Amino acid sequence: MSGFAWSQQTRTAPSFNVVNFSPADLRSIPGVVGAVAFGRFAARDYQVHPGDFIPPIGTRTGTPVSTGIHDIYFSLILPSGAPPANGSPVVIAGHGGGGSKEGFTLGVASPLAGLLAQRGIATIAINGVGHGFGPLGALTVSRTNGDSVAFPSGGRGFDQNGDGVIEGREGIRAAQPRTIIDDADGFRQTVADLMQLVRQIEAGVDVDDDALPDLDPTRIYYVAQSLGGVYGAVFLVLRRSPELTHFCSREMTQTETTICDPDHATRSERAVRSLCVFPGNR
Ligand SMILES: [Ca+2]
Ligand SMILES: [Ca+2]
Repeated sequence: MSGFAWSQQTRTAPSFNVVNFSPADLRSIPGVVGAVAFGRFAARDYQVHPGDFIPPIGTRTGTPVSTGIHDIYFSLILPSGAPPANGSPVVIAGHGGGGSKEGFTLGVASPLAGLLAQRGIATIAINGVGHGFGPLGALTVSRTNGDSVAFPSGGRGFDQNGDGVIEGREGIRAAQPRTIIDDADGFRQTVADLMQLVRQIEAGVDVDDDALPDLDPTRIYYVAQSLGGVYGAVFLVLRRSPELTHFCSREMTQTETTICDPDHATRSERAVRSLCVFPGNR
């Protein structure tokens, strides 16, 4: 590969902002990244649209009702070399507020994927609710032979406030008249999508179609930045999986911030308390 171009849908018109990524960051440690892969999976949507909220349901008596199925796009960085028999351990990277899966795999945080690859660990990321700009965005991968291939980038943002602009985190919060929910339901939906991502890994991910798993379902970890630490805390609580126990946050402050900062604490507590058990994860 010679480069990646992310065409962000920034307006409903539509119009786009193109961001170019160089593979140089992924190659900052030579030879450690073996492959970059992109894909999508189907997941249950629990939000009502428009409105962008999850209808309340008693936590002792029921489970959230899916309102539909949506496609979740992922980016995956695989380490070089022959993987272990069960596949490579994998870190799910949770982006921060206004961030994206592209940032953690191709952009500013891609050196982290390189560091993990150096240790034989894969990195996979999805966009949270309202993130990644609009759904008409695309990724173009250019190859060194001059070919290129383009496909949807899987943006989950939309013009919630009707001003024609799609902001980098627009849509994670509930719309009027339920703004009191703030981003709690956006967190809950993102957590449901992350849980489905784990199920996909558990079911078997075979990137190179050799009938051997490329990601080890028994070694799934989580690393997050900023807002990714907030929804990530909920994700880890619900997974209750001993394999899913590594929780990091940039400067190791977000968890503390979540606890200490009244605003974040209120949001996070509300998200945790309001989270019903999603089907299949009791
Ligand atoms: Ca807008
Ligand atoms: Ca394989």
